[in-house]
Amino acid sequence: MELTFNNVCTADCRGSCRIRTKVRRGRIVSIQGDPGDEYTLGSLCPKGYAHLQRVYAPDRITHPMKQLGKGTGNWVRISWEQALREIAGHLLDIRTKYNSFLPVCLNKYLGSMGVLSRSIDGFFNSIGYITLMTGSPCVATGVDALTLSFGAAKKPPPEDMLNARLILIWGGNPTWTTPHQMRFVFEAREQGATVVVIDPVLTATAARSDLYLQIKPGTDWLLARGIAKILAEENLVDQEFLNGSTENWTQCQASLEQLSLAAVASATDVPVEEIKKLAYLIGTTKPMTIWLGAGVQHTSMGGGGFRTIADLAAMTGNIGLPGGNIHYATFDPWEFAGAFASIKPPEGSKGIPGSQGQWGHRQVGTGRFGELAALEPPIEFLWVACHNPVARAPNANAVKKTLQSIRTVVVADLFLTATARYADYFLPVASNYEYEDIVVSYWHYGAAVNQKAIEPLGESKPDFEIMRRLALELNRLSPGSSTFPVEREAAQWLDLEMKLLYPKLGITHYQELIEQYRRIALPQVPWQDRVFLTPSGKYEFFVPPCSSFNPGTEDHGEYPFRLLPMRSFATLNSQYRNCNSLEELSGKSKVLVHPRTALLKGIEEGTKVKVYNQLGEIILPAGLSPSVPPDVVSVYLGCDARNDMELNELISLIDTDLGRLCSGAKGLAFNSTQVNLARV
Ligand SMILES: Nc1nc2c(c(=O)[nH]1)N[C@H]1C(S)=C(S)[C@@H](COP(=O)(O)OP(=O)(O)OC[C@H]3O[C@@H](n4cnc5c(=O)[nH]c(N)nc54)[C@H](O)[C@@H]3O)O[C@H]1N2
Ligand SMILES: Nc1nc2c(c(=O)[nH]1)N[C@H]1C(S)=C(S)[C@@H](COP(=O)(O)OP(=O)(O)OC[C@H]3O[C@@H](n4cnc5c(=O)[nH]c(N)nc54)[C@H](O)[C@@H]3O)O[C@H]1N2
Ligand SMILES: [Mo]
Repeated sequence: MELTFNNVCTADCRGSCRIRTKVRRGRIVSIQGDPGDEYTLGSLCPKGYAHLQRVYAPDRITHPMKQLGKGTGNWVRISWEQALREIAGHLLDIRTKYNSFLPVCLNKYLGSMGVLSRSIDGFFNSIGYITLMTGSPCVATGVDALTLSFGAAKKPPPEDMLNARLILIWGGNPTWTTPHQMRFVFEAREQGATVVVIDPVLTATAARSDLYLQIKPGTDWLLARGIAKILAEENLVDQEFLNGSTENWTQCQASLEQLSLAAVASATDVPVEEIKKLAYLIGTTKPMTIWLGAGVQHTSMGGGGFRTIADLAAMTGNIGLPGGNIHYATFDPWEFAGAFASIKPPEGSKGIPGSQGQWGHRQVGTGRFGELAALEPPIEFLWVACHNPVARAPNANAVKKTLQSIRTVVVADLFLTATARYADYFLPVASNYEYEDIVVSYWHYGAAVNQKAIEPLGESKPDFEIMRRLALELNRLSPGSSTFPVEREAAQWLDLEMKLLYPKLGITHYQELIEQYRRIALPQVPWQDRVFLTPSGKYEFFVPPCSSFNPGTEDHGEYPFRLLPMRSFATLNSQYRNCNSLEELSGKSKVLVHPRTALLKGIEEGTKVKVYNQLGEIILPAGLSPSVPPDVVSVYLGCDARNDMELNELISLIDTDLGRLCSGAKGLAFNSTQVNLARV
């Protein structure tokens, strides 16, 4: 007999795609997009179609393991009982030694967007005050920037793009990273909209645009100011919006007067004529919508970049109207009740004193493993879940070094990731097909229930079960050590967390979402009332500090090339590289080099090239391509399981200019690294 289940992709992605899963005799036999999904219309991306391969991947690990010597590869299979007993024992030893849990650290990210993954934070809240890696490797900078300008990060729903006459895609490659949204881009274009792409690399999205500006990396804020200068001087502004709904415009305008377009052109590598062309387009085409990708915010001036780009929308009055505004991300649909977040530690627990004298967790920005290693009291225990920092945090070698120095490292994952290789304990996590969960999209606000389609493979368990069992074990060894409400079932947690969202979804229980497509009701047009959530109540222009006025002239000495990592359509961050079927589609990893640079360096197509800097080196075959500028190299991370090269060994830990306000730590400038090249 064949059964069909409704699933949802739990990946950190804009799609949060609904899936129809067919199961025969307890085994998944097919995975398809759900035709009832109003965002995807039933199509999946290549990674989605590869889920079947991923769930049953031969390298998936489905039993707990212990490594005898970190990084040795000397793993032995152990039982859950042993794993949890030993891990709980380590936790209790730490408490005895330090009289606190501050030496215990959690580094978690969005490997699963499922609501139940919040149980991981819930468990650590239940034992005491720990060291928490906060912030976000992804959105910290962008969310802060939009919060400073608008008072909050809000966006229109996906289909509002159809109302735009001009679509500016700035530092994003949605053709590969957000494929479902492209139908709105193309449809708008068929109705006469102009599509502009601004990117240092001629991407698959740039190739489909009407106007492409190949910008020098990291200079976006200058280009935006150049455009702003023309708009102001040619009076291509919406005076009514400027007068009634904005703050700081006079200072901003004054600072533009001092700007020379020739200097902007030379810093950005965009000729004055092209800057003017884009400025006229922006000044004369309404409504204009701006798609802010992750590219700009991952540069050292990323926050200022986002703000100056958003200023173009404000100057032209493209805010608060259909077809206008900014498409980035909003966490407004994540109004979860906070059942896991509000779990309180046992009475008498001590942590770091807050401003009102209350205890709290010690916080370190995510990715900052060097800082982690220097803490007092030191970190003796690290739990990594839903995250692969050796592959995705900056300076991977520093991450590895810190992992080596921590007494007990636990990694909960489906695969033996680059990070897990430095763990003492590996705990096998069930895939989303193996337990019930809920995903709410931060892009299209669809809320979907992920049904349990099959039993967890082997001995694997959902994070929620792992945390619950660890709480039980702790309390068995030392009663009262964890306040985690272990008697509460997963379904009750889901119901609790979703309660506030029920009215916005028009339902009374989350299970109604299994058969129905529902979206959180958010305004169709953000900021329509022109009431902004800033201190002034108005849109606040960015006035750049004088000190940040002169970029583009830096001399990078030994490392003249900007390294820009490129996401493949067939991988998701560090995931899916092990799916062989995708390897055929996407090809293998390579470094893209401009033919002129290649000539200088004696590099030909396929030549093995060393890409290096002060942090390390990686060796990859070269792909010659005029799509990258001569002073940029782009590493394309394709699918090749046998290549265990980690690009982030070269990525410098560089703070962006923003991030602290909303996430507690500055953003990470993954796109500001310089390298050199040599033929091997
Ligand atoms: N297939 C696939 N889809 C994904 C992901 C994935 O790994 N694979 N990851 C998901 C995640 S976590 C995220 S955050 C999103 C991100 O998806 P996007 O928003 O599309 O962002 P990126 O792919 O990081 O980068 C987009 C572009 O920024 C450009 N860029 C780099 N530096 C600069 C600069 O200084 N200025 C400008 N203007 N452009 C620059 C790069 O060349 C690149 O083409 O995608 C999500 N979707
Ligand atoms: N050089 C460079 N580095 C970057 C970026 C860049 O553009 N360039 N982009 C940054 C961005 S935008 C992001 S979002 C981060 C992403 O960084 P990560 O969050 O580390 O991304 P992934 O590689 O997808 O790792 C997620 C891990 O979670 C595991 N996982 C999946 N589901 C579950 C689950 O249910 N439970 C548990 N316990 N584990 C699960 C997966 O197997 C995978 O190993 O990378 C950042 N790093
Ligand atoms: Mo991300």
